[in-house]
Amino acid sequence: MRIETMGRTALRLATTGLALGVGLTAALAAGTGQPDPWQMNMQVPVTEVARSIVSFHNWLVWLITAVSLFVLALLVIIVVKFNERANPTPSRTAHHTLLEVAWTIVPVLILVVIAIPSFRLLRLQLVEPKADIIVKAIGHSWYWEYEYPGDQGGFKFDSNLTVEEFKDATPDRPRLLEVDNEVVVPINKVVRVQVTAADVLHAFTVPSFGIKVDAIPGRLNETWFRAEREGIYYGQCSELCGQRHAYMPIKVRVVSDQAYATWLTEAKKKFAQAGGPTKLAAAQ
Ligand SMILES: [Cu+2]
Repeated sequence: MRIETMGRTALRLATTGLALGVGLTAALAAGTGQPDPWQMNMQVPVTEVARSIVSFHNWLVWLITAVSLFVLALLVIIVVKFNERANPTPSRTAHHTLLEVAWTIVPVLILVVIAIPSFRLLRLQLVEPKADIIVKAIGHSWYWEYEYPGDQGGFKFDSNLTVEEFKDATPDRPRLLEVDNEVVVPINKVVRVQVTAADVLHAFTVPSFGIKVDAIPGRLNETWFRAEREGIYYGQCSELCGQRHAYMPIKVRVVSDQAYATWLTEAKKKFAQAGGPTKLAAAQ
């Protein structure tokens, strides 16, 4: 009787805790395309892939919470009910067929309900829709270089960190995230990102887009995103690449089609002067 009451109280406490946790997390997650102070959940998703990652993550949190509480309950029952004082003559049972079949099949079923959404998500990430634009990101020690191919204007530029110290940071220019030249892409367009590296391993990551792909010297990796909200989304190199690994952020600005066209025209001029492919052609 006492155990039952204890169990019920514990369950009620756990439920309250969980509800509080989820509410708090949702409130804290309402940020932008960058980490917020005291943020506990993932960054705001703005692509279908990122949303699917977040909901898969949430599903797993509920599942592991249920599994952990179940195991905890079993442990508590055993400790209380089967200690030497409460249960002086222990049972000598060594086998129980039904129980053994159950503790094999139930975990298998749990794995299946994890595997199905997991494979669905993998498919969404790996089967790329037809790309509207292609951007190539090249990791260098320690900055990113971007190339827009011929049909987008055929230019390339380097993107270097600008705000390294706390004293230089403002809300618009976050520390260790702000760069001199940002990547600009149109909203609601499939952007294929081709990723490689010039020297050592890096990784191209933008949490709000749900993308993370290794940048490997001599190999071309790719990923894709279709951003559904205008704004600025930051990411960071996510493969330990050396001394200034923490100082090579990624900044992507998602804009309207019109603003993208304007930016392309300006960028073509600006980066041609800075030494893009146009300059190389002229030199020959
Ligand atoms: Cu790196």
